[in-house]
Amino acid sequence: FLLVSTVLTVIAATTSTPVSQSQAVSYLRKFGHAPESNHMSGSLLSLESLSESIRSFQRFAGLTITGELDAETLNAMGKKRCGNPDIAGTDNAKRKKRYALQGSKWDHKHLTYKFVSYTPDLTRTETEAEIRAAFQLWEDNSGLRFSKVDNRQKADIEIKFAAGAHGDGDPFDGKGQTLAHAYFPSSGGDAHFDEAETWVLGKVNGVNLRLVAAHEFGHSLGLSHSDVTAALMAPIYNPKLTGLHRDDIQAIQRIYGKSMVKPDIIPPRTRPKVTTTTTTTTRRTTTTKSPPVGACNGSNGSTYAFLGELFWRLNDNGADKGFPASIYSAWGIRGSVDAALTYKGVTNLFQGHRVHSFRNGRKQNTAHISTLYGSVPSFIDAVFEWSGNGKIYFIKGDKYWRYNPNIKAIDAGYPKPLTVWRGLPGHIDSALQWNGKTYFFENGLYYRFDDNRIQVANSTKYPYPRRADEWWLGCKD
Ligand SMILES: [Ca+2]
Ligand SMILES: [Ca+2]
Ligand SMILES: [Zn+2]
Ligand SMILES: [Zn+2]
Repeated sequence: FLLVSTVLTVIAATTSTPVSQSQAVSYLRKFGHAPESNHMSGSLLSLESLSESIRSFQRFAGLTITGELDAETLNAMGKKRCGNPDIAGTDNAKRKKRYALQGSKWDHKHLTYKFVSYTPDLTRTETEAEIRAAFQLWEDNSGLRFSKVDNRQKADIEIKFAAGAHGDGDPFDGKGQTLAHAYFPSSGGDAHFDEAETWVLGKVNGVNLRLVAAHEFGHSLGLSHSDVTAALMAPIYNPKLTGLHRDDIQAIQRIYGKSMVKPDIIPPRTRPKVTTTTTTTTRRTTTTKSPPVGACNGSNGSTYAFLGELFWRLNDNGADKGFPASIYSAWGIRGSVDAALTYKGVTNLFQGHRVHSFRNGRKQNTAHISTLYGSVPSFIDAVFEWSGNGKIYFIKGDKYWRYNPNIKAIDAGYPKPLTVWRGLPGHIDSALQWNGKTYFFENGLYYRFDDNRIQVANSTKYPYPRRADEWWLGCKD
């Protein structure tokens, strides 16, 4: 659970007391506008980057953009708001003014929720009705459905009211400022409400539970903060809002589509995705997710495995000491990764619509996937460089795209159906090139591909697919 930074100064704000200048820097860090000091960037804030950070916050808060900690800005930092950061990653300040998607999503559309605790501020019936109404806003505008389950059952989204520290390393701050926070789908989707606030129906003398809950559930579903200030997903509490803004609706429909066609009878699955990438000078490669963490790499490069918001650096015998580490602490990007590719010394981490690129562990760039790869869709399943022709293949669902690095374009005639790769299942979780061979992973199984015959390799003794855990995790023990 790395949503919010570990090092932060709690800002003692009552209703809307302006914060001090030094509190302002902590605020910018806590909410993702300024980089945290970490061992990758290592730096203190320069004046220039401070000004850039202030501008970023001013944009989200709908203020005059001055780049300075003026009275209006310090006042806005004292306002009630959501505890989630505004910026995921550090350098997407140039994106268009609109919603942002975090990058993870639920793989089923009928979600369940339950109450872990209730607030004494309202009756249980009132609380349940407000929460139901908050879910209804999203249900009315997407293909999603929500059902409450008994608190002894498992649920996708757990709702908790708590004050101060409440078991997730991200304590609430007393009355004022932070009202609630919620986890993205890749981190479980739970929503927590600060019990130090007074929760009310409507707007008077307290905080409107329905409004804050609707906002938090936006995060539970995969939405980040929007810099459209009239949007429900804007970070600062705005009691004047009544429902979803067009910006919120576009965001949710982008992930889950418009409306239910038929009831989703697929049972909830929460298998985490694992992605690995190999960096070596001799062999550029790679990706895999879905088998439990595991890629044995005999070469002298570094192989990374990504799982949720954590990653491991692997060696021939398992993971290096000091791992797992948070993806955020080392790579500076928040949330989980869809797929990864190291090509010509540049490691690219694919996350939703975005591609973050790194050289020697240093962030080079973040770009929209379509800017770099044209018609390749967001939220890909896998990417790899194929030894057969040096081209880069992207897989999503039952289709694949072939990218020609020489002309920097997708080849004509793509996407094509995955069935062209004979012997593979209809869907791929990840792909990996290792020791000159191409491997595909799906649902705990893997396939070695015969690049010459363009079909899954024949092996009479141990036919493919094989169990990924036995063959890939068996590197050592
Ligand atoms: Ca609070
Ligand atoms: Ca309370
Ligand atoms: Zn929020
Ligand atoms: Zn919490």
